[in-house]
Amino acid sequence: MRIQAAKRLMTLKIVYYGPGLSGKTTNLKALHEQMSRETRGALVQLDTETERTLFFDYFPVVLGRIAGFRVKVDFFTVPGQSFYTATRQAVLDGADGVVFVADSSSRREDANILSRDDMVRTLADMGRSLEEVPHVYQWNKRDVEDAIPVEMMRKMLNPEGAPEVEAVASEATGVIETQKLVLQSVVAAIQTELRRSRRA
Ligand SMILES: Nc1nc2c(ncn2[C@@H]2O[C@H](COP(=O)(O)OP(=O)(O)OP(=O)(O)O)[C@@H](O)[C@H]2O)c(=O)[nH]1
Ligand SMILES: [Mg+2]
Repeated sequence: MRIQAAKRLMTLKIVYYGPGLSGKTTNLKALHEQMSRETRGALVQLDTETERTLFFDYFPVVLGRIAGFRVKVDFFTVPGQSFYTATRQAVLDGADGVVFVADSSSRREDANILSRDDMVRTLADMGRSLEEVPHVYQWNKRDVEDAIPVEMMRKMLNPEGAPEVEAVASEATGVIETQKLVLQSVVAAIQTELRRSRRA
């Protein structure tokens, strides 16, 4: 979270994480399209080397102010392919909330698990545990023929019982819900933290 006291602005960072081709970029594009022009920034490709990293920012009207600060949200995607480890670490750094976009295809079962392990390890390297990072799971590609039952995906990927959404990002189904859910988790965590610091 970045606080700009003079501007009374709080910037939250939300990262879409997951294996290659699970639909992270599709989510961000669909989300961007559905947001009003007045409140959203441009959809930007972060750098030329990793074409698959996208970014945009957005002022969610519904959030209004937190502790007197206007709230801006920066959305990022990581490149899922295995050789972009360094980029994934850089993008995940300082995330206030994470959406893990899992691919429902049975052929991507191992890729989902490896990606989640990679996320947990990267967070650990930054001194953070998944438990303390607000996160949600998106079971994407529910439309594919070989989709794994949700209960199985939950068992494999979400033993901690974090919030979940089913999605078909390519049809923009579940995309807004996912975003709302992760923001809810992040805001709840901030409010808990604020209450704690007021008591201290
Ligand atoms: N059938 C189906 N295809 C999807 C869905 N969501 C995304 N796709 C397709 O999956 C492919 C990969 O989507 P991307 O959004 O580029 O995946 P990504 O997670 O950003 O991939 P990386 O950047 O490589 O990590 C594209 O062809 C999408 O159209 C979905 O819900 N169902
Ligand atoms: Mg991508």
